[in-house]
Amino acid sequence: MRLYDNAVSGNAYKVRLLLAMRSIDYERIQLSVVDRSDREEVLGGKNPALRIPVLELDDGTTLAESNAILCYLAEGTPYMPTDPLARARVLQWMFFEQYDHEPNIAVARYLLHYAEDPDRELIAAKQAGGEKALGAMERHLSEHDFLVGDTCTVADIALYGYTHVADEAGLSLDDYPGVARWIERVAAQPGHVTIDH
Ligand SMILES: N[C@@H](CCC(=O)N[C@@H](CS)C(=O)NCC(=O)O)C(=O)O
Repeated sequence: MRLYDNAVSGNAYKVRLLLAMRSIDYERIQLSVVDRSDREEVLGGKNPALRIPVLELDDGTTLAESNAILCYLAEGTPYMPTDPLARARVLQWMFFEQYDHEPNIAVARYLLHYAEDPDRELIAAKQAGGEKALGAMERHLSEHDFLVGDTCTVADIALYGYTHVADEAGLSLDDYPGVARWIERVAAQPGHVTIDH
């Protein structure tokens, strides 16, 4: 397999994390998230949205969207339940991640660290949205070890991607002790690798 990747992208890291947890070997092709001038050339025909991550299978077929890639890689493993309601709850958290969480925390992190002359009002708005998303996670994780059921699923991997670097978005987890404990739990999973591995 080949992963079109970026070393600091939390979306790409989610995929690298599950590949590591599943001990799957793959080749990494690094693309910049700042200079996007080669996107059409490299990702044209692979992802219509021209974004990373993109997973290319050994037969050349490609799959984009971090959470879709996680679902594909998790099928038939303990990271994706078989029970229909549990599977739907995994998707519930993954849709939450893409609507409420990533567009706030990932964007605040990007603006703070990688954007030239970032819009301070936009950063503050994204941070406020990030606090709301962390609050939703805290409501659940103050009473549960994992997001769905009693074990780590791709819901946890998807949310871990940017939650564990929330400090880089200017967000403290001090007010979210259930989230902070859950981060340690996910980091203790077999095969876990850090974002900069
Ligand atoms: N919803 C997509 C988001 C992917 C995404 O935003 N990728 C960023 C890097 S984290 C990217 O390629 N940005 C460059 C661009 O949008 O041109 C996913 O979950 O995979």
